[in-house]
Amino acid sequence: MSLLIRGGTVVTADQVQRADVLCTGGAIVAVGPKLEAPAGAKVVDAGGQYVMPGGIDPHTHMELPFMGTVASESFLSGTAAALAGGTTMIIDFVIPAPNTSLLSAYDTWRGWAKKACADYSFHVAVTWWSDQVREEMGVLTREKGVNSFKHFMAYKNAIMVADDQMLESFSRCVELGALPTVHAENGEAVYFLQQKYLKMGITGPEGHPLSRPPEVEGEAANRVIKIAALVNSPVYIVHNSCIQSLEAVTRARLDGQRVYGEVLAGHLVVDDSVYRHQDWDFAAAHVMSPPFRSREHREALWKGLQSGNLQTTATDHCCFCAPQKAMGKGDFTRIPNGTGGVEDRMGVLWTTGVNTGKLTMNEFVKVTSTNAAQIFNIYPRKGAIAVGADADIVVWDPKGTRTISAKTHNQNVDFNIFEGMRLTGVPSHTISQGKVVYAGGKLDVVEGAGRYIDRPTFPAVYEAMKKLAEQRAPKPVARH
Ligand code: URQ
Ligand code: ZN
Ligand code: ZN
Repeated sequence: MSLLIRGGTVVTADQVQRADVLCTGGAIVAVGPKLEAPAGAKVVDAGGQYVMPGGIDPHTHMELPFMGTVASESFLSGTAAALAGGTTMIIDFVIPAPNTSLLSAYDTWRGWAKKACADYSFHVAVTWWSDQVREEMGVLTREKGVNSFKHFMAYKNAIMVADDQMLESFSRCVELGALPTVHAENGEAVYFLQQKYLKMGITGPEGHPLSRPPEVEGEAANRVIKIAALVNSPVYIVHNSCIQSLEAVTRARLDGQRVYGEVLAGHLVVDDSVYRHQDWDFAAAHVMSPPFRSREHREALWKGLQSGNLQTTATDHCCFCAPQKAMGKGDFTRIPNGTGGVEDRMGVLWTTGVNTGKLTMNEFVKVTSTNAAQIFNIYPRKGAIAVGADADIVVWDPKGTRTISAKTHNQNVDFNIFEGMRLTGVPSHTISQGKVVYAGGKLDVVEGAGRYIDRPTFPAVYEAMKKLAEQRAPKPVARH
């Protein structure tokens, strides 16, 4: 079955061209003006619209067991919601409990993700260290298509790892040609501040941002960047939320260090005043880490995207409904951390980024799709409109509008951090594996149609870093 997307303007990371796109067998087979529709082909009229690579969200947590509950979004509902918003692939997280097997956790998550209706892949978290972890990281890269390992510097007494464990794990990543990624908040400082504010009688959601000021994020970002430099490893910092972490990333990049930075759509637009809202449920619904910040941080993050010091946008889609958030009534440290957005990221970025002139359309494609594909080594299979690429495509109507609301979104959560936001620029069609899965505001997905996407390690990056390390390696003094 062929699909011809006709009459649109193809926008990629580096091009804007009037072209048709022909897809057959789940792949793009031709891109060019005035393509013929093969007999029996389905035709999508993309006149006046943009034809772009489907979005890649490199940071989601579907069905995550966390803080005594399980995230409300499943791999099926979450990937369906992603498709409705123009995102055609997610990279989720396998998060083993400390002292448990990474491989068996990987198998568990693979089982949960079988129901996905769009393509997906997994980062695997290193939540403890031992020879077993070292060995299993090797199996995961050699046999399971994993090329990135996550490290949480926050969440003390849960999944937090210490500096020595990151030094070991990052060194192992370099041996394997895998990329360490990091949640950078100083977990000891957060824990200390949490106890301090609880003792002061601050038990509501307003305590959350107080216990996670930008300084504890900036310190951790800087520390982990230095750790990576010590072992000649690249590093990817997830959800940079503040000036302090952005400055750490920028400083390192200016110093020629291979550091990548991600920013969440939420951190670009949501203000920290939400935590001081009169309504407990409203404030608690915004509890996620790092917390939403004040205006100056948001403005800096936009500059981080514009300057290229931040390369990817994500959502950290990790949903908890009001009854789950209420587990933290009387103690904000027990409010399950996480908010949604997988359906809204592309529309929010277009409306607040492209329509305001902050981002060109090409930069929009870079930060919503292509950069993530390249950093996580699945380009040009993903993140491209090119012959041979997967036919994961979004037909974007720049004049289309939508008002975001939990009442109408496809996400399985009773709250939306972008509630009421008026989008201009929305998908008219989403194509996954060459099939129209979203059109006319309606989803047409198949449970289990999503595929697990292997991500090979990237020798080129590590060859370069090994050469650099050899150049810089000190030599023993020859004493006669
Ligand atoms: O920290 C994360 O990325 C996970 C546990 C989702 N929750 C959050 O608050 N960001
Ligand atoms: Zn995180
Ligand atoms: Zn996360």
